[in-house]
Amino acid sequence: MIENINWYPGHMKKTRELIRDNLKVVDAAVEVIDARIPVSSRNPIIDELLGSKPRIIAFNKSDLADEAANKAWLAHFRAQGVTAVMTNCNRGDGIKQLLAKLAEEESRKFDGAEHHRPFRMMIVGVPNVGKSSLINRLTGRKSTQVGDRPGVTKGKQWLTLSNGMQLLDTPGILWPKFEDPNVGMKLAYCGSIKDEILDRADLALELITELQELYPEELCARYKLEEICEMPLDTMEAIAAKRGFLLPGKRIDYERTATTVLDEFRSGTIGRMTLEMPL
Ligand SMILES: Nc1nc2c(ncn2[C@@H]2O[C@H](COP(=O)(O)OP(=O)(O)O)[C@@H](O)[C@H]2O)c(=O)[nH]1
Ligand SMILES: [Mg+2]
Repeated sequence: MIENINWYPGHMKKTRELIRDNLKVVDAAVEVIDARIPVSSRNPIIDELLGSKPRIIAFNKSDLADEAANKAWLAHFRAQGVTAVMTNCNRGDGIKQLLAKLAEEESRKFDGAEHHRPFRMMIVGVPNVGKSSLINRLTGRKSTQVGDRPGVTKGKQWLTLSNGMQLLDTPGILWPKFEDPNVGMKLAYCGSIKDEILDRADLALELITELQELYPEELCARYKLEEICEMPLDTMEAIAAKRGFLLPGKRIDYERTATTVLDEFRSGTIGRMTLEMPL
């Protein structure tokens, strides 16, 4: 269903065991989340798995998220004593800060003294948040294998960073929280769940419902709407009319409208948007 991974219960158990195994041999974990959906792109199991192990949260795709929201989220985590950094793995923004935070964890771990084994870490997160991109950024590699396959790695492979730290080459892939349909929708808006398994028109209509609540001005500006309609379906039809997405007989081409709105949301073309704020 997600990146062709079947998250059936047996698989979840296996994944959990694999991550737990890997965690035993690292000194810290970097949890990658999608800055547009910091709640829905986390899996609570990670807290249980990490226990007291140091963790740094990377708010990735921060370039696509609302800047004010990014600030609010950072403050929120800082207030809880959780280390978090904003990253953009497409451009490399925030990587230096992340490395600096890791260096702090390293000196805490070894009491700032000289040590004879490298500081080791791993990357964890749900599909599509940018784990592979982050590994590439940290190692300076051009590309790491696409298509993550939890459970098939034989032995542990370590990548050495220029600062001497070691990074496990396979990220720990967590399953999203399927139980809550709202979470599923948000993951789908952000592209973590493949469109093919969903009704794209329904999905876009739900997204429009959210956006006209949270970002009405950006929505109007992007699609040159005079105002937001009360009913999201009317907004969707107004977008179709503005763009000329019509079928013979002047029927609305919902599919094309949906694809456009979803694509433009995902690429940040409508604007930088965050769908979940700290409580
Ligand atoms: N805009 C933006 N896109 C990103 C960023 N990081 C990764 N991506 C894109 O998100 C998609 C998923 O990235 P990937 O590293 O494969 O995610 P993974 O499934 O967690 O390993 C790719 O198309 C990346 O180019 C980021 O910081 N900003
Ligand atoms: Mg990957």
